[in-house]
Amino acid sequence: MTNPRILYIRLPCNPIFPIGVVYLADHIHKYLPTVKQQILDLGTVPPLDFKSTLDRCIDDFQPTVLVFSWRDIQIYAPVGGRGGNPLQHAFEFYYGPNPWVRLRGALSGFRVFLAYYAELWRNSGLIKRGIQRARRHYAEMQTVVGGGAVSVFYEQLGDRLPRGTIVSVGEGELLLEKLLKGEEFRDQRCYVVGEQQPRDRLIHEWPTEIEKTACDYAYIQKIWPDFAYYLESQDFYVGVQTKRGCPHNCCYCVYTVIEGKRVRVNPAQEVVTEMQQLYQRGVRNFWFTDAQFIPARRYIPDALELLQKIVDAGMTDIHWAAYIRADNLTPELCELMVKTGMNYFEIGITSGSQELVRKMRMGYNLRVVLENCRDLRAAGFQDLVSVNYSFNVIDERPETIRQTIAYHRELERIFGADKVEPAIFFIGLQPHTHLEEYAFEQQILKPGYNR
Ligand code: B12
Ligand code: SF4
Repeated sequence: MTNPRILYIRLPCNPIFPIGVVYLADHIHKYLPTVKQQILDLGTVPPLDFKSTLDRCIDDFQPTVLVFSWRDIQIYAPVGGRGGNPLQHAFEFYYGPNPWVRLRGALSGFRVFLAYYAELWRNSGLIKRGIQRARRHYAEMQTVVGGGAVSVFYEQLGDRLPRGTIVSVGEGELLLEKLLKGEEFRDQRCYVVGEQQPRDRLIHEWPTEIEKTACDYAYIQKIWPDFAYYLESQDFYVGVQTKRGCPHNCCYCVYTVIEGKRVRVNPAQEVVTEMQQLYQRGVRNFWFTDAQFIPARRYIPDALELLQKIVDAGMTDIHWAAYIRADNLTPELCELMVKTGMNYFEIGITSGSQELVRKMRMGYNLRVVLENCRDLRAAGFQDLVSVNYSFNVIDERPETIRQTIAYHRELERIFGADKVEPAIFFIGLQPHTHLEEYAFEQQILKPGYNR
């Protein structure tokens, strides 16, 4: 392809910093510096302007490659999800004290369902619209679709996308590099709609390792006119990835497959250099976007090194947040976490019943989690902890729910009742997980249920 021009379009979603497209653009710039690139984040655009903004951007930039990044599809948020409060509606529908409450639950649940489908149609519509528009300028243009949602639902999404669209699973750096160099790219974790069916077990193929260096934000700022959106308001947590991969086996999670079980730690100095660039631009809140910030005890030294380097770099007034497996903490690490400004973390213990935690293959020892939380409190942690629970786990029963409540009370005793937020999630069923297999074995679902 001569003079390629890539337009990255992050499809609409809540304004969460679009770190995925930022890293893709950074990688391409480092390896193919002559390629022209631009980022459009529809997460920062009001819904009524999606189409006109997309059209205008395509007409101005005239891309030869459209890269659509789709972040999330499956909203399993407990409350205040994009379509409302699904948990409350479900409880009203199933357990409402009278028919009126049950009817209200049913109607509100139906509205959530419609909102969910509307979002699917809207995003696939935007992809089609973008392709048609870009073809006016360059008939041979190519389209690639990827991102968290596509990685999870790559088989289902194929039917909604135009022929010729390249559907990518997992990290996209090498796929894009090969595509732009005009090399064969089908050996990467992807397939072309209409040309081939996704390979069997495509998702289980190992990601190709790349060496991660600090993102060049001076460049990103040039190709992303709305970057300032995330700098202006001080309450955004800007994403920084410190590692990829997770060695665990939680039965509902497919990310251990998508990112791979082998943990690849980014060099601490590169992470800090990246953070410093953001820091100089006024960013004080960071989200370490790893699947797990401390995936296992053997990564504690890496976490210590990174946090110590943050202190050494003089970034002493920052805050950070992450998903933390609280079974992998030591008193020394707790102290550094507090010292470096961790002011929020999420632990997904799912249940306070050790029996169910084992059944879900989560590999947690709940007692160790409590001990480590005590260490964190003793180290001076006084901020918010969000604890994710799900009450639709395998073999849940009143007794195990009571154990979960007792566990939560213990966490409240440690951190203070106003500091521990119970976040009740649905366990969302995802393809290619042990949970899906379990549902097949138990004949709760039949193959093809999600077509
Ligand atoms: C960190 C995280 C969060 C943080 C984000 C914090 C922040 N400020 O950034 C928080 C806690 C806020 C969050 C919330 C939610 N999240 Co979340 N989150 C993640 C997590 C762990 C990492 C995402 C990330 O930034 N990764 C790092 C970047 C660099 O990777 P990336 O964006 O995926 O991009 C790479 C590839 O995907 C690919 N790529 C991306 N785009 C494209 C495009 C093309 C064309 C190509 C080729 C490649 C490509 O290349 C990129 C670089 O390698 C992922 C799971 C995971 N391990 O990835 C879930 C994940 C993205 N979240 C998910 C969901 C559902 C949510 C929620 C909607 C959950 C809910 N509450 O209901 C909410 C949304 C909240 C909201 N307000 O709308 C799902 C989305 C898929 C789905 N099931 O629909 C994921 C995948 C988890 C899962 N296993 O299901 N999340
Ligand atoms: S620890 Fe988190 S990322 Fe790892 S397998 Fe379990 S749920 Fe998935």
